[in-house]
Amino acid sequence: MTIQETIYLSDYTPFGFIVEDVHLTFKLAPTTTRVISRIRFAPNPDSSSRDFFLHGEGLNLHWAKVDGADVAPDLVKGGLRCDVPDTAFTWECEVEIDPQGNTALEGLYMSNGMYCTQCEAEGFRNITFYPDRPDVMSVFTVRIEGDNPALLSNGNPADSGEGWAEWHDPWPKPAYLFALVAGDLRNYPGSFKTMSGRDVELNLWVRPGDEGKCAFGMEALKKSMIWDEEVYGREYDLDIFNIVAVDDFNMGAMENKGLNIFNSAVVLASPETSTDANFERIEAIIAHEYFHNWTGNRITCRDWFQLCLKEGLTVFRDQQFTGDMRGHAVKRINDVVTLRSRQFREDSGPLAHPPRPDQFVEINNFYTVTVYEKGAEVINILKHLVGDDGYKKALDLYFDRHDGDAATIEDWLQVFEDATGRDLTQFKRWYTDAGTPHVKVADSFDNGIYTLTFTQETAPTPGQDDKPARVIPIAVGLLDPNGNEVLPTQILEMAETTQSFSFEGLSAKPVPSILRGFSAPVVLERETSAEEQAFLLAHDTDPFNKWEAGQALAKDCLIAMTQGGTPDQGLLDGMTTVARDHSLDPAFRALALGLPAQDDIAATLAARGITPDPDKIWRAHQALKQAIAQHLQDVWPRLLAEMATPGPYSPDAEHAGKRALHGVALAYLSQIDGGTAAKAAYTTAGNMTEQLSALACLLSVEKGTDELATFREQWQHDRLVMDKWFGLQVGYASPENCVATAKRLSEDADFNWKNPNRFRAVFGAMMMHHAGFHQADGSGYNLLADWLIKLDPVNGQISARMSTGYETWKRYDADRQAKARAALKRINGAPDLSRNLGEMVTRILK
Ligand code: 0A1
Ligand code: ZN
Repeated sequence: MTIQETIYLSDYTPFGFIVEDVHLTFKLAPTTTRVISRIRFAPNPDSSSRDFFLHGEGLNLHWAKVDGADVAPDLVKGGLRCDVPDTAFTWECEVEIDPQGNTALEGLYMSNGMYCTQCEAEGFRNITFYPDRPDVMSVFTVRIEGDNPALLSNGNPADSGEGWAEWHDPWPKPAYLFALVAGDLRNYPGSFKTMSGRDVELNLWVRPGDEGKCAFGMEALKKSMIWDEEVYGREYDLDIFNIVAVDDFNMGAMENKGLNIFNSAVVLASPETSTDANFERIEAIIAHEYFHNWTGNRITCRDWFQLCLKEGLTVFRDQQFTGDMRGHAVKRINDVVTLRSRQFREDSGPLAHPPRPDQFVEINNFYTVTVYEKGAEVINILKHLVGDDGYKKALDLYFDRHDGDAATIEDWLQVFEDATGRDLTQFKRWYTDAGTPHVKVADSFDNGIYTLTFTQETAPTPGQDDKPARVIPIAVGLLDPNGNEVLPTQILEMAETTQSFSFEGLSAKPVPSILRGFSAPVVLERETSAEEQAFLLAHDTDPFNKWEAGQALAKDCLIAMTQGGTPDQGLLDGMTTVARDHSLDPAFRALALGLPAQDDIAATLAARGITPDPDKIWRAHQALKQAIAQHLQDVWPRLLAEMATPGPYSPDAEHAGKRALHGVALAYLSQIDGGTAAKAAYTTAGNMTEQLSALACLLSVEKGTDELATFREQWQHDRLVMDKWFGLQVGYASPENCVATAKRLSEDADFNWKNPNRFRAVFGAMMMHHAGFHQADGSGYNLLADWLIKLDPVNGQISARMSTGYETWKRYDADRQAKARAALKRINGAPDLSRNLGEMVTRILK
């Protein structure tokens, strides 16, 4: 095992030089691309260091010059050092790299014959020698020489001719925002007039044959551009904005200046091949990357510890955008579902870290739900504390003060303090402390005075034993026993470990609705009766808490059922009422009829000191689904009829909501009709949402063999649809068949394991199949280990990400733990483990 070098936030020092400008020439060739750089450096007046160290990895250096004279730099681990003058000078060098051999998809690589880059976080050092750190910003001019029809880089086109093109980006940027794309690509064009009247050329670049999947993405881009002008006053700042779709990509997408690069799965869309969920996700990610132009690019991060400065804020902005486009209530519920199932899980296990970590081994391991989603939640807390006006003032000041900067969380907080006058010392703990606070609630009613008493506690997390109290905005409303709201939503600011709040002048003991809209990312613990939850499900005026009440009921019921209990009548009746309530948005009804995830049940049991049994949880889930299906058997056919969406497909929220409820009704009905209705629905499906939902229903009742075969025949040519075909079979397998199915599919001729989307389709689905992955015989743990060991030398980023499948291993019984530990140890013992996977396994094992 190699020793892992840890990087600390406290060690930050500025680079000794500033970079005045950068000229790069790329002579493209699949295995022998040459990169010639000419960079003007000058001593940095803010630094006393004159250590000229340039990062560089896997580069074949041909020559180097300083001020035109040949030099022989010292090639050292991770880069080079060279003696340089103590005044301004020009550095030049030529390196050779092998894009074809780059399977890690970091730096310059090839995907289906197309050249493509990914430089965040530290990929630029795989392209040429450079101070590859986000606080070194400069103006880039790029010349690309290659016989490819499309030759693209950042900024504005400067000049071009047969076999070459030049680009100039006038905005200083860090190297992680550099991008280059070259290939046989087709552009889907568009245009946009900015608020000050400038014309911007828009393009979506895709492989020939994918032009028909661009229209939605282009519209989403225009909507994002308008929204950022209207809501944040942010205007686009170049003459052109390019988006490229690429099939081999480690993440979702990347915000390179003026040249966003997207995983084709999150930009290409058509009704025949994409589900409603795909459309919504595409719109959100296009917005996210576009919004980065201001929150990330114009204002970037000083160092990678500050990653949530750009990511938390940009996620927060894309969540606001999607809420504005498609409805806030449903968006909030969906965001909280993700937060709880992924971030709470991370925050309560061995990988827990603060939104702003203070140490890391491999930064790529910190592109996490905590940095992104909790980073956004922390901004939501802040907005509750300073109010909408305070937030707006602070954001205006942030853009004003820090445009062109590489900033820190301290800068961000200072802006809020200056704009609102509020002291944010205690609030800052949300950035520096890991772990999810648990908030216990007690109440009393006496003489017309109702009192709520809250107590907060956060369990220790790795490296942080002490958890001082945080400031928590708790949104509360009160209902009278008839279900009328007697106190509209108020924000209670909890700042102490234990704190009480009283409400006077009430004629009867009210029913409290606490943490409305999920006003802070905490676990609320309150001993309530099933009756009270059913009452809130029926009467709460806050849509989030209405949904939450149903989920809490379902969760308690599932937990009771794992211990031999039976389905709760109040839950069944409550669900019936919601399903039939035409005043409720179908999308909301679809969510309210869903059950808490099995992993969530396991987490709740573990938090209560009970060892979860995945098989029992699975059986409880099945039994409750059956009971609901039966109890509402008259409702399903009616919903199927009411929620039909005849006519041309539209991905808008209204139609998507109807299809979602239609899908839920079909899923429950399949539990009692053995799949008859789903079989019919599969045959008549007019779009991918309907086709996939019908197929999933069939698989969940162990039918659908013929449909799987015809689906494959129909979609063999479409790699994105085939990802769904792979994923669905694993995700909907029974627990006993899940691992065997993943194994069988991994032997399929179309299982291209070096493609991250295909790998995730199979093994991501396996990891997320709670009872399947955690089979008592350890087969899930072992199969994942086999594949992570195989993948790691090819793509260490993906192997590391997928190792999070094991992060909950300590929740389970001794036998499962022993099997998981053995699998983890086997991974850890693999020769030449990547730094990525090595760090993850070490942390998970601790
Ligand atoms: N900044 C991008 C995400 C991203 C991060 C790292 C990558 O490679 C390691 C790629 C993309 C975003 O937030 O969208
Ligand atoms: Zn981002």
